Amino acid sequence: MQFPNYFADAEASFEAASFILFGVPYEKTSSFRHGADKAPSEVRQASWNFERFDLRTGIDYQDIPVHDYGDLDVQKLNSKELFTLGKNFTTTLLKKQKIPIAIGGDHSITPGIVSAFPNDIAVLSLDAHMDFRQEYKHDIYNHACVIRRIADHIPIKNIAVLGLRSAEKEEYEHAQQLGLFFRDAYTINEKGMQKIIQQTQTQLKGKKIYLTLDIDVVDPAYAPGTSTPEPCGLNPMQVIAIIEAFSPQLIGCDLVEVCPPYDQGQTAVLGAKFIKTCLGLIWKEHRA
Ligand SMILES: [Mn+2]
Repeated sequence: MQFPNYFADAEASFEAASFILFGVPYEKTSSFRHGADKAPSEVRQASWNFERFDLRTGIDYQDIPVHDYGDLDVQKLNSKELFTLGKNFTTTLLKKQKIPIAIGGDHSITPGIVSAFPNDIAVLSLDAHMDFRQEYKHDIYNHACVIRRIADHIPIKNIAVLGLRSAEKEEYEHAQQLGLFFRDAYTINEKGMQKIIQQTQTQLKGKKIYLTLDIDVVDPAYAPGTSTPEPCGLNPMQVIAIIEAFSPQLIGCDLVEVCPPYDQGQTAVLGAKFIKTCLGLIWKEHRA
């Protein structure tokens, strides 16, 4: 069955909306499996699965002013052009006091969006991968370089990466040398999510935060439909706990790396759930 081709309950006009949701169906830099460009439409379809009332927050999603802008025209762009388009589009939204909510696409969509924000913000990245390479396959905008490109724009101390469990030796050592704050999934498992959330809150204290949520941070048992699956990940409730803990500081977010050809629907529905959770919790703060 086909549901409307916009995100569920995103029925506000552009002018009236506080949140602008947009798809970035871009997939040129994926290194393993392909199909992340199909994610925006699949996540939108999956979003119609949910009830309008969220019992956790007491919010009725119909009351949140969200506009679904549709997809950006990115298919023919190279990765540098994508960066520029993401930056320019987000700049336009920020000038109009809109909160951007992006659905990728592969992770290469994020640095352009982040570059539109002032350079005193923080970025919280939930990702199985460190993504701290200076370049990958001769491309500095590759999805394996996301955190490195973000660190070109904001101070490295304003970046936190949670849930990783994959890096190459060189990028790992370099990240440590440069003082990147990260907590891997093994450490989260040992110390407990709440402890790690507290440490991350200390690191990002007082900062406005952009959240980039790579679905592969979640264990492939829950989210198999992703381009570079990595076992031993977080569970969905841990991700919800992170979003909840940082929601008072959030100023935008994206969901990336959902890969529908490798999904039986559960990854798209989980991605839609995370977006709804972000919308609900950010709105709760705004409204308060
Ligand atoms: Mn990743």
